[in-house]
Amino acid sequence: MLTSNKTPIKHVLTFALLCTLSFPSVWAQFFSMDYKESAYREQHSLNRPYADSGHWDGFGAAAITPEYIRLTPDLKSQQGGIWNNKRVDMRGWGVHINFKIHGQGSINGDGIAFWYSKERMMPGPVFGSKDYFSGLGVFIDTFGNHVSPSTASRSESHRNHEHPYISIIVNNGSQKYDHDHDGGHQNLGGCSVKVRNKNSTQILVRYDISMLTVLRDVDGKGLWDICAQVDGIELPTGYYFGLSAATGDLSDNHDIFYVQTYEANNNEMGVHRIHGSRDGIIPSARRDRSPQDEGGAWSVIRIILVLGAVGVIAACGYGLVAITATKPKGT
Ligand SMILES: *[C@@H]1O[C@H](CO)[C@@H](O)[C@H](O)[C@H]1NC(C)=O
Ligand SMILES: *[C@@H]1O[C@H](CO)[C@@H](O)[C@H](O)[C@H]1NC(C)=O
Ligand SMILES: [Ca+2]
Repeated sequence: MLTSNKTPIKHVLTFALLCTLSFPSVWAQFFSMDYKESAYREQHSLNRPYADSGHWDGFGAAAITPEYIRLTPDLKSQQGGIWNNKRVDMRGWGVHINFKIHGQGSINGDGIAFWYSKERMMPGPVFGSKDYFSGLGVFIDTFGNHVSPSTASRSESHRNHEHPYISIIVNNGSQKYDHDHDGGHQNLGGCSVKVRNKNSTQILVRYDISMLTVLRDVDGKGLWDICAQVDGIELPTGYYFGLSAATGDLSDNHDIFYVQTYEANNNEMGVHRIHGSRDGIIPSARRDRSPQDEGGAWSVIRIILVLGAVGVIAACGYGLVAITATKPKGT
């Protein structure tokens, strides 16, 4: 307890430390920055000046400007993308993508896809890339097809998401993307993200042998939270990272500012290494559980963190007041 004969400075420091720990940026670092700088992989990253990066190739409408790479302009029926041309030999990785989706009007489409897939540079109908893909797709889907009148009658069984919506899909090359239902039952998880017309937005896609986590920082201010986490996803090494986007009757500018890739720095790695190569694994997702949407356990944890933080701030404020009030008399 606080007494006037203890040195106030000690308490001030303690409270300052507790206060610091309660700030969201600390949690943001916990979620997003647990990669060492040494784990940065330049050959899978994309930074300005883009023209100097030989590790990426563009297709379709994709255009380089000094400030960003525009996958599609805000015009109808465009498709564009960029693909990393270096095979990914990491078993675990984190890809941090900073982007901006913006345009005229209030109904827009279709969105941006992040890919970790076998084939690269193949234009097609899934956010600008080929259907029947092999690998992982994380779709930032800005238009809700399943709520449009043409498909409304078929969508009763499908829970409505608020769009823009991030969805996670794994395909072994055999499945057609369920475009009319925005992935429908193929979605392994996801969350709503109000990404349009922000200065920038970021997501972090992390794969750590079986566990896929998508984090979001919708306002690009370093405040991250978990969008979705899905266990039981098997992906091989040897695939490629890519980004693509498409517009249809509705459009948007789909701009990428940078992509920063880190090798996951987990202790499990050594254990898995002795089981040999992950080359040649067929992409799969365990389907023995219902899709995990935004909310659930993580929301509970977040609420606890927020309540904890509020408590600490209150205690901190009270403590400082108490310390000030109990300063030794006569000073
Ligand atoms: C590919 O996925 C489908 C649907 O999940 C599954 O039925 C099929 O067995 C898988 N094929 C292989 C070769 O794993
Ligand atoms: C975008 O950034 C500018 C200046 O950096 C700021 O004034 C503006 O409020 C920001 N807009 C949004 C939507 O965050
Ligand atoms: Ca859609």
